[in-house]
Amino acid sequence: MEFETIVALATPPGNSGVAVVRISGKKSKQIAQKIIKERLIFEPRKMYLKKIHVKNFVDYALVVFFPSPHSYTGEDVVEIQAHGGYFLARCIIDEVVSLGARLATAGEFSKRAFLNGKMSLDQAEAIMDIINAETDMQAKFSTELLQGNLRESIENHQNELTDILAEIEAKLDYPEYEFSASETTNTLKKLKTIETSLNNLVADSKNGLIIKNGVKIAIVGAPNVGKSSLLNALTKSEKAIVTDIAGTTRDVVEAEYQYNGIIFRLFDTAGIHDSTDTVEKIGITRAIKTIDECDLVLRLSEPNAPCQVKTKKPHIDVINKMDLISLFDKRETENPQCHSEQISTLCHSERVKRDEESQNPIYISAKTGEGVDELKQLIFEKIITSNIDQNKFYLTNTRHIECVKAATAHLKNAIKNFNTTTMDIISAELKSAWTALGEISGTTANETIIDKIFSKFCLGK
Ligand SMILES: Nc1nc2c(ncn2[C@@H]2O[C@H](COP(=O)(O)OP(=O)(O)O)[C@@H](O)[C@H]2O)c(=O)[nH]1
Ligand SMILES: [Mg+2]
Repeated sequence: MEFETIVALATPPGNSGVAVVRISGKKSKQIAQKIIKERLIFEPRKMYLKKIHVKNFVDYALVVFFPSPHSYTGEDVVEIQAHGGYFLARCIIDEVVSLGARLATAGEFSKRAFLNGKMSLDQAEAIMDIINAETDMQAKFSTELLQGNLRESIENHQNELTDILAEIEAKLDYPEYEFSASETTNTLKKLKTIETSLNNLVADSKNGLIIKNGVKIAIVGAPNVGKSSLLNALTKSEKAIVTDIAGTTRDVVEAEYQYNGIIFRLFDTAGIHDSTDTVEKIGITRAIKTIDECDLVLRLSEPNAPCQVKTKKPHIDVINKMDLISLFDKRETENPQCHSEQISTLCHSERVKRDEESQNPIYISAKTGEGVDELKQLIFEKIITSNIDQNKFYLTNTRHIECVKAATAHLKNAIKNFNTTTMDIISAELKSAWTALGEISGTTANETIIDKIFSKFCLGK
């Protein structure tokens, strides 16, 4: 397949130490020769320090040539490493375009790499995940995806299906040879083993998605209970404005923290209560919407004033301002030793008042930080219900999960109807399962899927 020569900035736009301009396609070497004004025989993958001639000025840059097929895209590729700076990079790109290339679209280099057989679709997605990784766990699972762990196990299942399909097709060609009882048992056993393995992949993907996407948490409660203070305490920041004026937080404030390799995205919301203030009312509507979109809700309240916000979402009841109770205790008692005992008595009376579904609240002080680490652990345990095994492989990509689910559905049909329907219907189901699995690596993916995936990539990748 031959494509036009394309060019893009591979480094982020803006001022930097180095800017890398990447050119891919048949004309890339010839364009590079024109820019350095020399018919240089480029040795593969060797850096040359050369004068580059762009517009009406001359600068120095490093130029390297990767001949096809040993390049990222599989085509002839030239990379020009110039002085960082938006203007210079722009001028080089304009020059390359005037010499016969065109600007690349987002992800076009990677798309070419896929179309030229340099990488599979899941590997291309893994590269994007590595670029976007913010935690060591995200990076770990993305690099494993890139190394082909998923593809290997999926291809094994495809090969197993191919063997079973070959047996079925043979029987279809010779109708006089029917499946014997033992052959049926054997084939069904093989199909069920594949189904179980795929089901396990989907079940475990819950953790995979948490690792990749993080967890969204809404902090809700009445005005002034300390929602903004809690966001700041959990994220060790001053992101949200804290005052004793009710209605300070109007829009949703976002901040995040990492705990055990997982990203927790917090959404501090306007205090939910009956308000007549127009702006505050909009904030309250947004708070309610935020609850809908979150994975977990922290229902925050002060001691002896339970949170009135109801939710069916997974939630944790958090009682804030426990330092005030400590102060009260200290004033009231001669003996500070009684202090923790009295807190637990107060906490107990508080607990009895609360309704059934919101038992076991956690007691904290966003002001002193007391109980905040325990809250982080509690949030983690509420979300991660099964252990994350670092040695295991998790599906982290929704597209891959959907492909596995589709394959499992076809397998399930084949298994259910194996003894009651014709073999050509079973064969069609198994072929569909095979095709669904092939979409992960891209061997059976159609152009729309491929275009959709690469359009999410950044320019120059
Ligand atoms: N004593 C005490 N005061 C707190 C605590 N958390 C918040 N506050 C105070 O309560 C007031 C309201 O806090 P803020 O975080 O703005 O509440 P929000 O309206 O729920 O966001 C401020 O004066 C905070 O300093 C706490 O744990 N202890
Ligand atoms: Mg607030």
